[in-house]
Amino acid sequence: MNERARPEALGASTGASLENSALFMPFSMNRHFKKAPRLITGAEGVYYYTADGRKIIDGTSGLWCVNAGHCRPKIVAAVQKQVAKLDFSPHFQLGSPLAFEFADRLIKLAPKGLTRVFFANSGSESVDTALKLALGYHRMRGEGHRTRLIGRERGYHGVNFGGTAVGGIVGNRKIFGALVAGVDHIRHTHDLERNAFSRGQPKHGAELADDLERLCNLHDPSTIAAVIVEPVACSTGVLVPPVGYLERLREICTRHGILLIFDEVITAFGRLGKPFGSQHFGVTPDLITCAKGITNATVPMGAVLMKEEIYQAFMGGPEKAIEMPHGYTYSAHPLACAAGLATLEVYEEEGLLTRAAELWPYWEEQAHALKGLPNVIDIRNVGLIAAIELAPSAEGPGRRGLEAHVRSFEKDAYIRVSGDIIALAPPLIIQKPEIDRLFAAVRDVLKTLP
Ligand code: PXG
Ligand code: PLP
Repeated sequence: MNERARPEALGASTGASLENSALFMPFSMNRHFKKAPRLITGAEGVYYYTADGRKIIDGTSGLWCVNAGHCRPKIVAAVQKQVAKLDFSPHFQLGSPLAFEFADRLIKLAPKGLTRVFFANSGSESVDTALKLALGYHRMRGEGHRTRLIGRERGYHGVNFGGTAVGGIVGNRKIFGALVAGVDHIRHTHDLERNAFSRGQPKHGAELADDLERLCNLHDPSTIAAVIVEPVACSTGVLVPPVGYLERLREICTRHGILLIFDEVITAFGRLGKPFGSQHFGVTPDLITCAKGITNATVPMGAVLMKEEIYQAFMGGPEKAIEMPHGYTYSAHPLACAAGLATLEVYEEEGLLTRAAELWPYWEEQAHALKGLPNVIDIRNVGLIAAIELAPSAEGPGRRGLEAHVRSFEKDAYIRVSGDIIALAPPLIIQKPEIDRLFAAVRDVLKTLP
């Protein structure tokens, strides 16, 4: 066991009230949380340890990011070694060999045709980087009239301005004004009437991709730079693409010269049983954004993978000129590159990038066995992801979901909820008895929810 995660070794930083703490927590109910905090002080494998000595199963890989499980010794050691050797080096007009090595390793896993990588530090930064690359690409090729960006309703693309604008979650948009000009959205694919209790990709809804044609007719396709979608929209409650949908989106983009961006911040690194979700679905976008599992979340990092022609479009000018006026202080940070390289080794050694495909049938059975429990109106699954959608309670949307989250934690299971939808996506190292344990906790909670 990870010695520092032992309950008796944990600090005493937990007894005091947090009600007056200076911390403004992200995406949290600050006042509700601070009254009854759920504090994590250690982690190892598929478990968290709490200040009061409990062991909590991690049902959502943290925030869908700890794909190889927590505190993996190889990754921890790589970061420790790196921080003592080269803590930081600027990456503007300078570089560390690690960054080049990591880029080349990463691209070996990528769908065929995606050959170049730009590093960022999070999914949000990767998304804004990809949108700027798309705009720049068209401009470099003399198609600067392509300025529109298209997202999808219920999409989540992080929280920077570009990502918020193309995102389609109203609660994340409404208080932030006009966001970015020239953005529009296609319809989402969630359709409980036709597709409830689907296993894998739902049958109905490929035609929803044609909504992109509607926007092409409205704006003229020559004004559209890029379309960004998640292959599986996870944050909004796990919306699995209907059979044929992604293929149709690809076809429409190709026909109109629009770049297709797959936001794989969650679906990359084995979540669907292949290194990238694109490979599982057999549809290749022009750009891929990824983050999270890229370093097993040990050090923040994000990346944009792109086709060769996109990279080359930037390389046409004079050699002594900056090709992409964009980048972050911490792009290709040495600690992130070291963590990333060690993470890829762990994935490879343990076969984790394909393990979800092996666990899939068992996982699917356990998830769908919850059918019939009170308030369950849908169960859906893909790879090592499952969602259980609950009917909203009379108190209002989200209340039942919140209660499920809090009660699960009391039953030693950490689960994410989005409104009234429970989303499960454990670390890819999870064993079958632990899958049973996770679903048993969820089952117990569902039986007693008000
Ligand atoms: N794109 C996608 C598809 C994501 O899922 C981001 C971009 C932003 O990544 P960063 O690293 O900037 O957070 C994400 C992040 C949840 C949850 O519970 C999901 C995310 C983040 C936090 C919580 O569903 N996704
Ligand atoms: N704001 C100021 C004043 C800065 O100097 C910088 C970077 O130099 C930034 C923002 C951007 O920070 P980062 O590169 O970490 O995204």
